[in-house]
Amino acid sequence: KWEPLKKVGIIGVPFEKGQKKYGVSVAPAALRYAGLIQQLSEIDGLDVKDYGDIETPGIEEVKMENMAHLALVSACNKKLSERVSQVLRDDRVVVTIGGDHSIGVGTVDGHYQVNNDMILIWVDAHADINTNKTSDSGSVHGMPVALLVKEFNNYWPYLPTMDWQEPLFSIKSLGYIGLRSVDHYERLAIEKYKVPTFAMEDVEEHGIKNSIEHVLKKLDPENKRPIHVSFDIDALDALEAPSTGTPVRGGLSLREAINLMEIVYATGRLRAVDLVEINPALGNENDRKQTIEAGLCVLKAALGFSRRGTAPRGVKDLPIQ
Ligand code: Z70
Ligand code: MN
Ligand code: MN
Repeated sequence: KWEPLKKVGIIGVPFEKGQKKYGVSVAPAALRYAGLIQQLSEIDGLDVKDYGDIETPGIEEVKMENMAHLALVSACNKKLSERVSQVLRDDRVVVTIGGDHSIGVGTVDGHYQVNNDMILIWVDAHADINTNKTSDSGSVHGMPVALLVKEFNNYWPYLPTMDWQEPLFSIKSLGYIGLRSVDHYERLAIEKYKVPTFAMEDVEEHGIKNSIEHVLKKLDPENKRPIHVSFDIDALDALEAPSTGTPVRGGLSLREAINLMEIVYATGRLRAVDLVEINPALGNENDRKQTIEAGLCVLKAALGFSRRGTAPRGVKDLPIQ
């Protein structure tokens, strides 16, 4: 009954204030320069529309305890949320290129506005479910999941500038894949709320195919809910994707990530993909190239690229001499 949507909309978010290093904001330009739009357009039958970048200059800062650049993060996500909703209402799968992972607030909020039955698969080395009380870094890219879920209301103080964002998404609709660097209170939250989680040791035990299938089945036993995948490039092994702010060894191989995305694509229910935390300013030329290529491979797999190849449409024979 579900068929993959053959139309996508691309949003770039050159935003990096959710973490401390320079360079993540260059990723949308770097991916476009590497041929993002063209490579996606070459996928069989895919219609690609570029919605441009979300820019948020000149926002005045507010002070919030152990939460850096809250006003900037909030302003960017507000605009992003509106753009994500617009792309979905245009009947396109929305592909958001970050930026750091704090932009997950805007992508998920914007998706939830249109599909309030959506499920969220967070593919990451980290759980990104800290509050400003539990975070060691004060960086919002470690907090987007905690900001989004309604069950966390009592764990947050009043957050100035965030009035536009009402957390309505339920933690019961969240699953994790690829975790291997989880803070103590993050682990407590995962256990308390029984979040379906295939951390790297579970992926090790079950394989990537069973891992994603288990999470999808758990969140949506009837196979009827729209899917949002928020993919942090650091989910990949540090050797596969070195140009990222906090690389962690022992992660997913690119093959596993491609396979995961192919499985999600095949459901026909993928409606939003985020690709975040690529930092082209880190590492050498080869690191940068590898990381960007890996990101492109992951996106292509999510949007129907077949590693088997595809025969030309409507053609039954090779050209005759
Ligand atoms: C840590 C924190 C994080 C990405 C680092 C790390 C979070 N749990 N996320 N890199 N992508 O600061 O909250
Ligand atoms: Mn992340
Ligand atoms: Mn991460």
